[in-house]
Amino acid sequence: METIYSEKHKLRDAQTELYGGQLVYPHERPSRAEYVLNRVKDSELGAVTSPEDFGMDPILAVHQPDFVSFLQTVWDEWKAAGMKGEAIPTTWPARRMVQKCPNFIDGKLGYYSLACETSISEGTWEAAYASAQVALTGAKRLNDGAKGVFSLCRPPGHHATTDLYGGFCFLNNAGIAAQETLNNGAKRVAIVDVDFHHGNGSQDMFYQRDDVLFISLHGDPMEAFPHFLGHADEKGEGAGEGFNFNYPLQPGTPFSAWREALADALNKVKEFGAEALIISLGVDTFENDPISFFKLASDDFITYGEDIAKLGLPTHFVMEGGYDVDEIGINTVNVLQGFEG
Ligand code: SP5
Ligand code: ZN
Repeated sequence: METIYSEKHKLRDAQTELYGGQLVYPHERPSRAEYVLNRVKDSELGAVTSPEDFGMDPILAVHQPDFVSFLQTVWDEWKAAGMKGEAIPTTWPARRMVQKCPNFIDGKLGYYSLACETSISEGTWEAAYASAQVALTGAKRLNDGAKGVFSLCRPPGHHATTDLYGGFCFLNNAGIAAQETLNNGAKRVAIVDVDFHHGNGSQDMFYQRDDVLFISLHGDPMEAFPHFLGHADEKGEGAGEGFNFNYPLQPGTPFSAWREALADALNKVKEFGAEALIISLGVDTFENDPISFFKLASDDFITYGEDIAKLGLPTHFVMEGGYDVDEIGINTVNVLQGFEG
């Protein structure tokens, strides 16, 4: 399987994440992509290629233009306002307040964010843009007839909505790829999100549409980030009703239960008649992941890669989460090798 990878992910190297009341070095750090890339090379999975540049149009096809402009200028505005540290929001348009974008940068940060653990630093936009181009190149490979392709995206994307960043995500790479796949001629695309966290951004982006089926397996939002979306009763709205499914799972969930949920999800993909499948591939379901609570072992990743392959659909794996352990490379490549058989 071909891997699409851009060195530009290294430009995303924030030094702070608000975690447990302390500013720590972020869990979402450059070494993650290096672990995965090294494993791809060591296991001789296939060629590693650089992305093409598809420009801004496919990004603007799913994200609001004002949000994208904000991402492009936020760091400069923050510095120009004389701030000393990285850009962190501190106030939000909460219940009963006005949803109007303020002029001052503190207000803009709150207006365009859904969480404050994701500090913005120099180079964040450039890396997020490159990450989206990685996913777009993956979409092109699928359109050119690949059975499977791996977009080694970093930063990740599934928490980013049309107009909100957070959860370590800025642009929704899987969502951008899904829309591109439709534009390339597919009538129905499915996104199955296996990251530990609910893919709130992807759900929100396609919630009222019947051409993108979104299914997520994740830590119950009552217990886990992003906390405010991802319940089982969120089934889609309007034309999108019946095209969204969530499998919130409890702390300590073992692979056996997780795999049953995946089987159910893959059945739904089949019934839907998807022409292409996007897997939002987070490996933070791993038993030793530092911020998650599922119990998947490294070999389980091979097994579920095999399960996905049985659908027989052209499949685009888009990297999401999975945190600072050497095994994120092993676990990610295990899924891809399981898929290849
Ligand atoms: C892409 C992705 O995986 N994003 C995840 C963002 C999670 N950010 C907030 C995590 C808060 C974790 N609290 C964990 C407590 C562990 N004891
Ligand atoms: Zn995650």
